[in-house]
Amino acid sequence: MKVEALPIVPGNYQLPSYEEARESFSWSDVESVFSWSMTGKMNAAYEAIDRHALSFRKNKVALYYRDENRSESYTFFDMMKNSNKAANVLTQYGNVEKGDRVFVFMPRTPELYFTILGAVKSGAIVGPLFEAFMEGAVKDRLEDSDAKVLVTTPELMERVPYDQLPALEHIFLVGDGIEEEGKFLDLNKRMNEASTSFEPVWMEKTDGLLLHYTSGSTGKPKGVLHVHQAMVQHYQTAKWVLDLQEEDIYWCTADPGWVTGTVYGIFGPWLNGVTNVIVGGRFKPENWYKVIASLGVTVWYSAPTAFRMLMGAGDALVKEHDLSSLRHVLSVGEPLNPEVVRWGMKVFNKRIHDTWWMTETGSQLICNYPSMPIKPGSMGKPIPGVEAAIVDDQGNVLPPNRMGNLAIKRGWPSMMHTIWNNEAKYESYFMPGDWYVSGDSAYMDEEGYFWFQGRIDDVIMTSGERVGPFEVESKLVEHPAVAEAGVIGKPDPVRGEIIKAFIALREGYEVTDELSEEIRQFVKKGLAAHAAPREIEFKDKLPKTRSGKIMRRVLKAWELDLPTGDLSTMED
Ligand code: 6R9
Repeated sequence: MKVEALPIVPGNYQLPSYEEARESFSWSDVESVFSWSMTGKMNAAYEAIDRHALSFRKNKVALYYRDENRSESYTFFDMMKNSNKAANVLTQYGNVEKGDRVFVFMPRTPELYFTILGAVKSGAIVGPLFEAFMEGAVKDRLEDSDAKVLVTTPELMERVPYDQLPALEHIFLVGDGIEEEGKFLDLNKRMNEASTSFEPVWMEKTDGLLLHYTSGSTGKPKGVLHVHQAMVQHYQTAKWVLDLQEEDIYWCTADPGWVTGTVYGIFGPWLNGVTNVIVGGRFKPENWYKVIASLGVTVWYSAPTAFRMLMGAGDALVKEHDLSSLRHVLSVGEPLNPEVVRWGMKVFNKRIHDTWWMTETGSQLICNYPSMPIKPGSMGKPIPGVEAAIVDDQGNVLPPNRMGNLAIKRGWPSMMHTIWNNEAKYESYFMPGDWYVSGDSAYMDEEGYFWFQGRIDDVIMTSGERVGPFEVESKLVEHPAVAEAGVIGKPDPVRGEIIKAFIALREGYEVTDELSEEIRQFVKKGLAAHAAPREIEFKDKLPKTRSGKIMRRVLKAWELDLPTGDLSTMED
């Protein structure tokens, strides 16, 4: 499929020439920006906050926080003091020591960020949980990691089966009117009394920093362990890909329960000394535009699901707000449909830059930089310092335009260190030739752009043709009636599989046989006859993860009456 590339918009970018950087770059060059390269003392929270608090950025705003009730700002100096207080409380009353697992299970508030940074300063490995997790999901994660400390709210306590978690020694509660008793302590009260000074616990490059649980299609979620040296790539990708510059007001919409919310909601921006926006509460298109307009957000990192919802909320709403501060818009988490990119051009007059990476990879790996032409629908090219290829199941590199396993050559700094309690699982990610195999299916074109097709398990074989669900879904959402689409292969005695589409309609459209046929024809004419869904089923909404990924395996399980597997990350 030929697409029109969107040309580079001239500007002063942190990565002026992709080609040059690819030739000369080495990860060790980056280390000199960190104070540990001189002192030998390493802690990612110190580098993200204190290094700036003790510099000319002392009084620069590090955090703008907004929700329905709170509107606050904190300088780097404030962030240092507050995270020191949290570190003092965690070590004094929570007995936190180097390597202990500290979990956070609470809404996105400033206290959450103080706690995460304080826990990192105290040498703990931080396990962030989505606020919406139910009891089973909380238990699985705290149990597998032998968490010692939990920070949560009184409201969420009913989903914490602490009596079944023997390793859990202390629970800090954040809220009003908390009665301290036994293992339960009042975080805010203790923080108010705590000292604002704290000497960080100094770490080694491969000491634990974050433990992110991520679900596979079956079985229990796995704990992906990231280590302090990952900061090298958090910093460098935030600089090159997010293009963060001194004056930027940056907003990443992700929750820390998702890796995007820690790596690019905390470390990426703050390691670069940039002003970071955090918005609590529920998603509302109107509020989002207000945040951009009122704070003058310049760099905005979000996800296709959010862009599609904004698209669904209508262009008129965009026009009611002054979004002219935006200079760079990015997306992650799911394939970015070309239709969404075209919409971005129309309403923001901005190219939306897709970025590809995974919890396991710890940072962005394949991206669209400001300084390169964008091909809508493509994830872009591997960042300097990273080698990517499409390989077959034996690890042989395939030529351009062949669909296969998206693989990355081992050896980038933010790569996961292990899977918690499951070294065998960790080893299973690798193939001969030192390839890390992502589980995604993709191809590379002649110009080196990578094109996502689907998770390997989602690729459809119909009448001998391999069809990636993403291509079909992207065509479907081009149809004016379609808000979202999820496509699966359904076993068929004649064709092997047939394509079945699940569709959520935009407001104002009604389910009719005519509409169904019209949508089918739309794909047939716009894409290919064999790619048109033979079956279409309309749904009010599609099953999605909390990070906005359409759960095709759940659609498939529903369709085939199979067990749905782990659903802990599914949204309500
Ligand atoms: C950061 C994050 C990883 C999986 C990944 C892929 C999908 C992420 C994507 C994308 C197409 C992109 N994915 N970015 N697919 N285009 N730009 O999302 O981590 O939650 O672990 O998910 O998400 O399938 O393998 P994680």
